[in-house]
Amino acid sequence: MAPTLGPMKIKSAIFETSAPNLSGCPRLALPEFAFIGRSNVGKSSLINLLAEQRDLARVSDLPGKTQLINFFTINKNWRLVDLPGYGYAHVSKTKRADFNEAVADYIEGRENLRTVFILIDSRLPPQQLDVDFLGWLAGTGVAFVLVFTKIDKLSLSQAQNSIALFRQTVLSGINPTPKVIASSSKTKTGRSEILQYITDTLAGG
Ligand SMILES: Nc1nc2c(ncn2[C@@H]2O[C@H](COP(=O)(O)OP(=O)(O)OP(=O)(O)O)[C@@H](O)[C@H]2O)c(=O)[nH]1
Ligand SMILES: [Mg+2]
Repeated sequence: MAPTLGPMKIKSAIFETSAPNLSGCPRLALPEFAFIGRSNVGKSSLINLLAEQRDLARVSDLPGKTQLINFFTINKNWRLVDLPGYGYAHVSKTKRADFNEAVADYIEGRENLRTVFILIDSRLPPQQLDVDFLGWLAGTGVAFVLVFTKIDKLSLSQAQNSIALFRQTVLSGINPTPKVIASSSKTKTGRSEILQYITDTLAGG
């Protein structure tokens, strides 16, 4: 068995490209870790936290900011992928369908995709959009991890209750039960746990 390594150090984080669809994705097959969730849930902020760069991925108060698949190459040997958020009603219907299809194509068709991190807003009760997406993703067979974001906005007991409710109502129906991580891009909670997971996955764990 390989020795357990601590979470990796980030030596470089470089924006690679933006793609509107699967065929526009970069050819070079580095292992990829993708981030998805409802608009405004904190995907881009979490990517910046992981990469230790304030402005690597664009953060905005306006939901729907990230509308392309964005690739960031880390330490020249793996990638963080910022996926467009789902459920942003103010994007025109055609455009929204487009992006959902691009995301679905990417998740189902990207051979170097190792894990999808689904971000869930820890302040909200289970949302139908998240439940639907989770059900679809579980059916694809792609590995995924749940990340409960903005945990800094809750007390410890509120956060525990919120995650427990999600486990009982949503995750009870999903086998095997996915890994769950609480995060905050403000306090850096969850950063080392996510990087540890990525480190282990890259090492073949
Ligand atoms: N308090 C707090 N605010 C956060 C956290 N993460 C993100 N935010 C705020 O939430 C808003 C949305 O963050 P983004 O990272 O742009 O969210 P996104 O999921 O990438 O959004 P889209 O690209 O529009 O889908 C911004 O105002 C962030 O500053 C967090 O952990 N804690
Ligand atoms: Mg974004």
